[in-house]
Amino acid sequence: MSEKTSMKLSRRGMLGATATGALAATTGGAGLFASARQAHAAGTFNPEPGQLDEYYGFWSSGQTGELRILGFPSMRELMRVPVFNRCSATGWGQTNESLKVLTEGLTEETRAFLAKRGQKTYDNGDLHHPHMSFTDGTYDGRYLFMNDKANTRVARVRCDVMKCDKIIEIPNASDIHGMRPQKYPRTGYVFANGEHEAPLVNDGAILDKPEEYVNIFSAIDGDTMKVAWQVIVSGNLDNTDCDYQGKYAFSTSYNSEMGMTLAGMTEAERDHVVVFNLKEIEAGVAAGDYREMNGVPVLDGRKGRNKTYTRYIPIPNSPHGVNTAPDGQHVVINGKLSPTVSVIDVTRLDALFDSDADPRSAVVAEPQLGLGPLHTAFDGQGNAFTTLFLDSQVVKWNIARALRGEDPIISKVDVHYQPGHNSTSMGETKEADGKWLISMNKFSKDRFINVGPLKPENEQLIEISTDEMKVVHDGPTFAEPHDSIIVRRDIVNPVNVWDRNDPMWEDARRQAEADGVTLEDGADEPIRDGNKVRVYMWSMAPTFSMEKFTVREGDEVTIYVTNLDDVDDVTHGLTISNYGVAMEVAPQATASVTFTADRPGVHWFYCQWFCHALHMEMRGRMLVEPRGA
Ligand code: K7E
Ligand code: CUA
Repeated sequence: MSEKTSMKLSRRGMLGATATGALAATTGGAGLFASARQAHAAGTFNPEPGQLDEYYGFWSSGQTGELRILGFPSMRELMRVPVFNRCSATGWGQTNESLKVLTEGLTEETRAFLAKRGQKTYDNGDLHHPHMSFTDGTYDGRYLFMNDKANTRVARVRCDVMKCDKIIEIPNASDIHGMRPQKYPRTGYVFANGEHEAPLVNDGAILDKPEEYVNIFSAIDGDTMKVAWQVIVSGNLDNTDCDYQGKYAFSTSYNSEMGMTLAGMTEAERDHVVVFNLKEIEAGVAAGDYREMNGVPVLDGRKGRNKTYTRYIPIPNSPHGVNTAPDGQHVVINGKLSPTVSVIDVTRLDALFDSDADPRSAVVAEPQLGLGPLHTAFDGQGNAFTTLFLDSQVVKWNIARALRGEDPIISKVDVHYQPGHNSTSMGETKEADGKWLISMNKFSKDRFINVGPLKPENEQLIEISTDEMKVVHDGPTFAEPHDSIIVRRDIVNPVNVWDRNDPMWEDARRQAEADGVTLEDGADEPIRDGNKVRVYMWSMAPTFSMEKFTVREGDEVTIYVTNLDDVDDVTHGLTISNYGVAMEVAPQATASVTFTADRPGVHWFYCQWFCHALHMEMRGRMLVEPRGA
């Protein structure tokens, strides 16, 4: 390490120690990076210019509706992938390619509802849980899956191009919250919890009769993005996870009372975790033991009605997070309103189904950790890290010690302020490496300069390879990352340019063929088909293939742009001024947009992605002839 670097590190160390008083007390202030190993670890969170991160971080964005990609541990935000939102930069929600993804998975009923409002799709979403596809218990770099709590959807992002390729609405369920991919043998299923209870046919025939409300657990086929089956359960569903054996999935429920008010929801001292027996459910589907609703087999797994598909394990009041440990055996249920976490042993679950054992017999430890346990992450060495929302701390504890009935707590660290999720590097896979923890805090509380009444949240990077946890970085975030995963860099291998044969613009390719042109060659003139006009252009820095084209007022115009540049990083775009039209066209991609030319006049179209010394000159004119001209 150079002199300059070590100077920088020790200064940073001082600052870090001052900012986190609790740490200063335990480590003696400037001694934060006591060992060379720690200094190295801490040093990598703020790499030198040009130095690459060791991990990808995939972040949710809550009510912003997008997926974010961070370099980790530097915490540099690298990319935003629009999913459930409308994106001004890329045209997501406006291009034909994105509209296809956003609309094809909606139910007929939703489409009709949106059409009445003049909308093709929702333009908001609430993205809580991003998770990668698994093969044999670890990430496989194929897909990322994520939920939309606001409009009951599940989406998939392709990791090769980092774009969303499928969004489906989950029929019969209400407001998908918890969501996890199957870990073994592969994904396989994506499990999704309907959080809010509602009448099963929610058409207004039943309103204020809570006894007729149900909740729905869904298993989606991650390859086809079709709902494979659903199970009706008692109580609402919060978070979900599954085992490393491919046999069970688990969902927490914070309102077993099925209350409709806050008081009603928190009345009972015990709620439950629902255990889903995947083999039995599949057998039930095969045997026809279901009602088909909106094309999906729906099985009855309600408490007391069915003994084959589900078991209900009582858990102290209002559990929230559910996290399976990398040991493949223990599942941690986070108590939220109870200061405890409950540890379930998956090897005891067979007995619950085979011999009807007491469901509580699967709970092998229930240690008290502090106030408001929400989520737990793991280091792969037998330790767990639980966020304590009310205490504003993360607690490091040892699972084996909890199983022996000893006090399992190793240490606690203050975080600022009130953490929700936390994640460790590779921590939800069998390859958990125990290097880093991120604490996703709901409040930043004086950690940054004031930006007005709406404050950023605060995410804190914590070094966890020793008993004492060390906060080494604060990072503000905009609304509202709930959850994140931290994935080793070698697992994720996106391409630099698109493949011209990509299915993303399949419709454009077909239309070009029908019009007797190719996307790559474009057409010299607009192709007219009644009042529909199609414009085929290509782009190559710093030109579009057309300097101008003419359409008539009232025409329905579709513009296809194919980016012929096949160099890294030469993205172009198309913006039509005063037409509300803009889209991204990455190297070798085709993108298209359809609009009505209802404003006559000269309208410049220009490239909005800085691409060349003559980028400003990369433009042309759309001439819109007035009607009757
Ligand atoms: Cu705890 Cu939606 Cu995962 Cu937020 S949920 S924190
Ligand atoms: Cu092309 Cu800017």
